[in-house]
Amino acid sequence: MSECSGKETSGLTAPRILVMGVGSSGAQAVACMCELNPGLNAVVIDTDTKVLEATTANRVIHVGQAVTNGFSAGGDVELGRQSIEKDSSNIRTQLRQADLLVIVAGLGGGTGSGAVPVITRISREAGTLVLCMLTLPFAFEGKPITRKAEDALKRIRTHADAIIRIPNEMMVDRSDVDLPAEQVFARSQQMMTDGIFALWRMLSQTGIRGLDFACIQTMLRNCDGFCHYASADASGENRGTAVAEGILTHRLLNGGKVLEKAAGLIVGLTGGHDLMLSEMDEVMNRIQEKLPEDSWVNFGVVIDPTYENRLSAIVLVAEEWKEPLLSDARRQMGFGFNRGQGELPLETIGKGRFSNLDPAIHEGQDLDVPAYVRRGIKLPR
Ligand SMILES: Nc1nc2c(ncn2[C@@H]2O[C@H](COP(=O)(O)OP(=O)(O)OP(=O)(O)O)[C@@H](O)[C@H]2O)c(=O)[nH]1
Ligand SMILES: [Mg+2]
Repeated sequence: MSECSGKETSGLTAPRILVMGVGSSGAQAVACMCELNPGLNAVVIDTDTKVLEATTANRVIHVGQAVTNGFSAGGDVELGRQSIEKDSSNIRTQLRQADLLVIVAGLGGGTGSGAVPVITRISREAGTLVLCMLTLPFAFEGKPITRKAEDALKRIRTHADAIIRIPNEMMVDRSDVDLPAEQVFARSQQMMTDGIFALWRMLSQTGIRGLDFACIQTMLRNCDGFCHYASADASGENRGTAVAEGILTHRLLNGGKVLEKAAGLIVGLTGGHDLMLSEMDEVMNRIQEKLPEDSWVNFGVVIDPTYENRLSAIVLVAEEWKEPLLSDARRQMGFGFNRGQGELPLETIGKGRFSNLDPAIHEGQDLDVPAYVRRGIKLPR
């Protein structure tokens, strides 16, 4: 197993994380996170006046008023795209304050599915690392909505450094017929909140073995587009065992199966001053036992005095690990953080005055959509 050297974060400037909730469900999820942690650097973005008037988030960007008249995009992805393009300068301004952008959205509607691909493109142009946490629709929402989400996902993949997919279907135990709908939504909300807080804690608090931003960068840039995450929390005497079990059986890791083919992994542990070496050992060993031998592994430990008698873990897992790209090599050689001069800004633009023409469909594929988008190919930075 290889390991990137962990650095003490003490004395270093914490990386600036911006959490952005896009579309109505993304905006709602991020507003809840802000209520739980008012210190979170967050902004919510939507087309829908009603949603933004009701939000408890402090920073709000109302996009596309000229396009949707203050209503939602009504499931129309093109309206969502146009809405954000019109306010793209506002997005660029937000990104000036961020080293890592975390986008939270539900795919399947118009605003989130239309706007997130544009925001990831802008973020890449600005040289900001971008991680997306995206829910995918329930099967009962129907095929057209599922297709809309899949299409958006392909577009997002071309520019995002990493995407964590949270399929709403995975939040449900089909054997549990009496599960209230509200509880299912609350479950995915809770998972996203736990993940973002754990990441934030790992990057912003001093650790006895901190995870530095460079390690997160290595992970996100090498995961070849998609990654998985899971978190577990336990208190009491057997918290090490309970946390290890929680990770190894987590539904977002397909009951632990994702670990068996993990190419890269980051583990972040948080405990109180009573955190024991044996607890760290147990969690790390039980996870490492599941991994292939040559996985890239790194871990961090944060001591938080409010975690007395408690232990929490987050894992970020990459299934694939891509070879270093030319642009990565160039960056490592000190040629700057932003995109290379020779790279073309490949933009997904609208059809303009041709938008009313019938699409050129061949074998079910819209040939007006660039091949790299149709195939969901991640563009090198
Ligand atoms: N997990 C979870 N998913 C949700 C929730 N609300 C909506 N979704 C999912 O998110 C998808 C997009 O919904 P919205 O976020 O409401 O859509 P939007 O991006 O605002 O798009 P428009 O309303 O058409 O402008 C839906 O298809 C659902 O699958 C929620 O509260 N929790
Ligand atoms: Mg909406």
